[in-house]
Amino acid sequence: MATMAKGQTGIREVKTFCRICEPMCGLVATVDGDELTQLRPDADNPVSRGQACPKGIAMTQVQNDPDRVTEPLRRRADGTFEPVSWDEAMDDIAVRLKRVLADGDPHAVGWYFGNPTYFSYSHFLWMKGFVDAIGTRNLFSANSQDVASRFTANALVYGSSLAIPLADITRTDLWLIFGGNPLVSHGSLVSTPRIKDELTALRDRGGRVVVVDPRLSETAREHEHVGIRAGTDAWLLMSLICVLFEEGLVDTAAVTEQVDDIGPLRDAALLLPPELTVERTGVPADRVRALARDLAAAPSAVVYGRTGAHTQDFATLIAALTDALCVLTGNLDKPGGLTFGRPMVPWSKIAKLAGLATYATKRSRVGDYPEVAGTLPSVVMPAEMTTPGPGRIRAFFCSAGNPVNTAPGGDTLVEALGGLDLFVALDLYVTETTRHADYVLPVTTFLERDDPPFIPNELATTPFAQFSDPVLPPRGQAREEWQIIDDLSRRVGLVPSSVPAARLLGRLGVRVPPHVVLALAVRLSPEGDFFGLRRKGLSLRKLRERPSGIVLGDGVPTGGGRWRKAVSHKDKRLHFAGPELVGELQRLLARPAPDPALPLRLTGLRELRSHNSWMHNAPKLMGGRKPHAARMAPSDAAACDVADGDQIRIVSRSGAIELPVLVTDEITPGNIAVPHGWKHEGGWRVATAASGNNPNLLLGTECDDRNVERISGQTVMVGVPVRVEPADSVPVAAPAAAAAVPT
Ligand SMILES: Nc1nc2c(c(=O)[nH]1)N[C@H]1C(S)=C(S)[C@@H](COP(=O)(O)OP(=O)(O)OC[C@H]3O[C@@H](n4cnc5c(=O)[nH]c(N)nc54)[C@H](O)[C@@H]3O)O[C@H]1N2
Ligand SMILES: Nc1nc2c(c(=O)[nH]1)N[C@H]1C(S)=C(S)[C@@H](COP(=O)(O)OP(=O)(O)OC[C@H]3O[C@@H](n4cnc5c(=O)[nH]c(N)nc54)[C@H](O)[C@@H]3O)O[C@H]1N2
Ligand code: SF4
Ligand SMILES: [Mo]
Repeated sequence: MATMAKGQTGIREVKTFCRICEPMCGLVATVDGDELTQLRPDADNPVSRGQACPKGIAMTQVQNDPDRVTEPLRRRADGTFEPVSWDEAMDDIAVRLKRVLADGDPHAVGWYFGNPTYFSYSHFLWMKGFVDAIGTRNLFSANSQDVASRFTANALVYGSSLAIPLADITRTDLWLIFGGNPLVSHGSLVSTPRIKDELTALRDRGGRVVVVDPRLSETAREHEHVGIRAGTDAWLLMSLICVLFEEGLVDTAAVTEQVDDIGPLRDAALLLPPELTVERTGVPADRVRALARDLAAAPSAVVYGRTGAHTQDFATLIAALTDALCVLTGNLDKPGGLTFGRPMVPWSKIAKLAGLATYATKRSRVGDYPEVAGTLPSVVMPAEMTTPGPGRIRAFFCSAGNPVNTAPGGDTLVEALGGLDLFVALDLYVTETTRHADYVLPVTTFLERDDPPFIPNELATTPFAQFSDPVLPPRGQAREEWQIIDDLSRRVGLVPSSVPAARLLGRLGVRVPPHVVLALAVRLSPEGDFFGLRRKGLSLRKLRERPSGIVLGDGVPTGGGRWRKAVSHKDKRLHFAGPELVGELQRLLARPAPDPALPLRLTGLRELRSHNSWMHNAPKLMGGRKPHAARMAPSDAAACDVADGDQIRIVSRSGAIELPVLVTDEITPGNIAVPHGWKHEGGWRVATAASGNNPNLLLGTECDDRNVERISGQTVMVGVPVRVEPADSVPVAAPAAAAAVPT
């Protein structure tokens, strides 16, 4: 079923699952007529077993939010919005888009899709299809603020940007985490419902979780903590590898079988023993040596990085090094080690077959950055809109994203958006980004559309299948993204598909809707029933009969050379000696010491009752909230002449923001942490009242290696050099000298 019809009657309970973050916890919705009255955890879901977090429960308030956009809005000249009919909106959008396309430059159309897109198969497939049908390279996403580095490492090490390795954390004896806080984020690049309980169980059976983090995070507090100076993880990882080689702890048989050439990595690592890197990282040498020995000795171990590690300079190298540590200690493709998932539908493999698991097949016009899995870095988006010449973006779409708030250089983006011929947003709210759109088109929430657990299902530590029909009819005039894209495509004469054969069929009048694509994909997947040929296989009918979901196996399959299937290089080995990674090793070795004029390092953190820049309009999550604040160590606060609760000014090479400070010994000295996703203005009134400030205004937006990693387009958000002063002191510009120092 696609969209549910309005006019339902009676009170009913419907099983579904949350699509806000990666565990996708089971939910039960109570529905009265067409109205959602409550969400609660689904006790029958075999993986989340009656667990959901406050955000999932608070989705009721997003669903019913009076501030939600429920009819198409058109921006007036004075910046306010007026409701218009779908036809009025789509007619005008189609005319203006056709005008842009008529000039024959496909790159004049740009699209940014945000994080919630990874939870909606129909949105993702139709958006990508539309962009591919136009033929523009100007596709942007939250990836460059998140996983572009990890995807680049996948491309370099395994030969496919979408070959994402999975840390088998539920069976491991030692989980070494770089820059992740699963007790708050609920896990990322691992989809493990009840992750907190899983980690407690791991410890109770004698295993360990060790967290490398500049903050004594919630996970570090409950397990083991290694404090680090933000932005220096690459040096620590190199020292761990150095110790393995120095002390003869490398599993040479595994390396010979699995790696093409370990030489360059070994030689570089041997130059960075822990005694030499302690000054950068702040991690004592004996701690590093002990950790390396523990990794080698553990029956199974897995090294993992997440946003704290993947959004700093050298992030691609970091992602490769975490994998290298797993290989060097003999932990590739074994239970509790580094594995590959068993999804209900292998979307990334399908993408690979369709030629979409790409890296560097196109480059941005501005800055010459490679595409990574199809998207370019959002940092160049404003310049791609303003730099004259062929390929300039003139028509722009933004779906499920808030880049003014979440990407670097929000202010520059706002200015650039003002110069477009057409800007169309598909969102639940008028946000810091969508308020600049010519049209804000109302979309369904995940409760109003059908979905399987989409992309994060590839990284489920317990292989799992589920399907949810829409729980509710769309509120007001909301439509699913794919329907909007389909409607627009028809009006401009396109078939939104990434597959050329499907575009051809579409032109002949055969247009297959997403739920048919899904039904086929489920039945023809390795887990599928092959239309009855495999009695135990999956179909949507079978999934509908088991609405709390189906466990496909106790754990992800390992062994028997399974890792080779993930490798696309011709020699079927992992590559750590390609020119890009060797270049990064050389860059690391040549890296000068940091600039003393900006002595602190900026980092971030996530909060339990916040989700990136959204969900801040749910009173349930915002009630009793303390104002948005930075976190600093007591010794640094004293040195900067600021005290707990003071309004401070954080100054970087590129900007300055003011906000209150919380002085706490959670922070390892030398760092300052600011949660992202704040500084609200727009139609979401509760969020706007809380406002806060935006740490991304401290990030530089020039195409400069200090701001953007050259090989991945990854924005450097963590480890950015800053200084702090009392906000009531006279502002002085960032030290001129600092601009010239390559920190
Ligand atoms: N400083 C700093 N910045 C960061 C990060 C950080 O750690 N530090 N983290 C980065 C990361 S990991 C990410 S993923 C990005 C996120 O960056 P974005 O994806 O750009 O932003 P979100 O805050 O997730 O905004 C999601 C938007 O989608 C809307 N929305 C919600 N559900 C739906 C839906 O079903 N359909 C549609 N069409 N819209 C919907 C919401 O109203 C909201 O406007 O932020 C990044 N920015
Ligand atoms: N409650 C909540 N849950 C979320 C989200 C949310 O906004 N709120 N966002 C979702 C999204 S889009 C994502 S991508 C995931 C992210 O999932 P995670 O990456 O687990 O998210 P964080 O909780 O931000 O954890 C990052 C950790 O890195 C640390 N860190 C910062 N700088 C450095 C550094 O230089 N080195 C090291 N080693 N660590 C560093 C931070 O202190 C923090 O503890 O979370 C998802 N889940
Ligand atoms: S942990 Fe994530 S998926 Fe689970 S209920 Fe909370 S927001 Fe939803
Ligand atoms: Mo993310």
